[in-house]
This record gives sequence, structure tokens and C-alpha cells, in this order.
Amino acid sequence: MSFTFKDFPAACDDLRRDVLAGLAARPKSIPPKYFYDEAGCRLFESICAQPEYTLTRTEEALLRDRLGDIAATIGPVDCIVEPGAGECAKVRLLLEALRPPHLVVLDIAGAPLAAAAEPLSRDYPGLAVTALGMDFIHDLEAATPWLPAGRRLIYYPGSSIGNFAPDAATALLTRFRQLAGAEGQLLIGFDLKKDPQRLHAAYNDAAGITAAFNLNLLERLNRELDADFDLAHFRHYAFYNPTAGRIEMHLVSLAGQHVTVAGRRFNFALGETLHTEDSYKFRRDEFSAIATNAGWQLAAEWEHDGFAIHLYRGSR
Ligand code: AVI
Repeated sequence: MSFTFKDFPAACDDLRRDVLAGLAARPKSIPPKYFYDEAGCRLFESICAQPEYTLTRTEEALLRDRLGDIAATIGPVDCIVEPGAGECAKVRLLLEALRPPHLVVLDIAGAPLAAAAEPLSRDYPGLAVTALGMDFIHDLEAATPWLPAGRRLIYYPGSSIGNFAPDAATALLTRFRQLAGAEGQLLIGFDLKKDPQRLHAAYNDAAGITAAFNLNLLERLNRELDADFDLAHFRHYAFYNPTAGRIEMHLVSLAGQHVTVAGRRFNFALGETLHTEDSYKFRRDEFSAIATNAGWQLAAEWEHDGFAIHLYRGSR
């Protein structure tokens, strides 16, 4: 039916600002949202196909197997909103089961989002699709004018919520609550705590794809911020930290070295880390406590092989 695309102003200054601030901090860090340039998106797709990284396949199998029950519990919706929709592949199952009249997808990478979202308006007759190229972590509220009134379902799959520290996760879910409106619901997928060796293997795949994904961040900075990282002098290092309940991803300097980024010089000591990502894993009660603090009430839950999908409704 109809397709609308709106690209919000490019965020290249944000990349420069965030990277320079992160390299000046102790420990050095860079927000994981910057993994996802074109090559990073392709590498992430490939991670999802690795035998050790079962998260994506398990979630899809769970959604597919329980779709009838999930759709019946959700009930009729007027609009599905998917922040961070990327390839717009996951939402198809929900579109088939719920047949909403509107879909609004948001992603920081506007052009690939538009290319992925446009076919949906042809594949699902009667569906109006709106694609918003925006950094929803900053600008979520700017999406509000684009949402039709009525029963909104926020769909946030893939354990993307695990890439936020607990306070930031609560803040994001609170903003989802506001975006969803009075009759809003949230369908969210997250990775459960499990055997740490299995978690470790998922972020250290034998084919080295996660390592390439991590190192691609430096390649992006070389290209987009005129940096001179020597990739051979940094090592992908990921491990499960059971005290914090998270996978930590780092790029560890293999030598004492200087790097220039956007005209500024930074020193890396031998063994110093650049922290690139946290991926939190939850017990079901830990997660529902976060969502409850954000104004949501657990309505239903489904689990399979270390992965959970929760449905929440507004509690206030
Ligand atoms: C997108 N996100 C949920 C992935 C995760 O598992 O935290 C990103 C990822 N990083 C390394 N492998 C996958």
C-alpha cells in the first residue's frame, strides 16, 4: 500500500564527538551502536549464522513455534513500531499473524532501512509502512508524530536491550512506555543467563566473525575519522563476566602505540583495552524487574533454549 521514508539529519558529528570522548575516558570505550556501518551490518548477519551464536535462531524458532499463542495474547493492534529494525526480517512473522494496518520501523542506518522496509508495503496488502532513519537512542521522541493513534505494539527483539547497562535499559524502556501510549504493549526478546562456556563460545566463534566485527570498528574510524589504527596491533577479546552478568567485548592493544583520530593523538599502553560492547544476560525475574521499574507489567512470557520473549502492558 503506502510507503513513507524520512531520514533525520546525519549523525556524523555524533560519531566524532562520541569517539573522541570515549578515547579520552579511562578505560577507553566506544558505544556499540557504531559497529553498524555497511560492513558491520554484514558481519553481524554472518555472526547470526555462526553455529556458536544461537540467540537469533532460537528467538526466531520460539516466535515461529508460539506465534498463534503470542498473537492471540497480544490481540488486535493498529501499529507495530520496531526500533532498530535493520533488515526488517524479524517483523514479518508478526505482520503475518497480527495484520496491523501500520508498521513504523526505525534505524540509525536510514538508506538500508528504506531499502528493506519498502518491499513490506508490497508484500502485505493494506499495510502502510513508515521508515524513519534516526538514532532512536537519542531521538526516539521525534518518532511520535509519525505514529498513528490507537493500539501500538513496540517490538524490540534480538536481545538488543542487553547492549544497555541496567540503568540505561530502564531509561529506554521508560521511553518505549511513553511512545507506546495508553493502550501500548511491548514484545521484547532477551538472552537468558546460561552456561558461561556456551556464552563465551557465542562471542568467540571459531570462524573469527565476531573478531572481525569488533575490529571493523577500527576500520570504520580509519575511514570516517581519518584515523590510523593498525588492526594487526589490536586483539578481539570477549569473555563472560558472571559478577556483572554480561559478555564484555574489548579490543586489547598488543603493543605500546600512538593512534591519531580526527587530528587528535591517543596513547595505548601495552595491554590497554578499548571496551567496545557489553551484552547483558538476564534471569527472567531480573528482566521483569527492569521492565516494571520502567512502567510495564508482565502479561505473558515464552522461553526456549536459553532465550525469552516477554509481553508487557502499561502499568501506569
Ligand atoms: C545486537 N546484539 C544483541 C548482539 C549481542 O549479542 O549483544 C551484538 C553482538 N555482538 C557480538 N556478537 C553479537
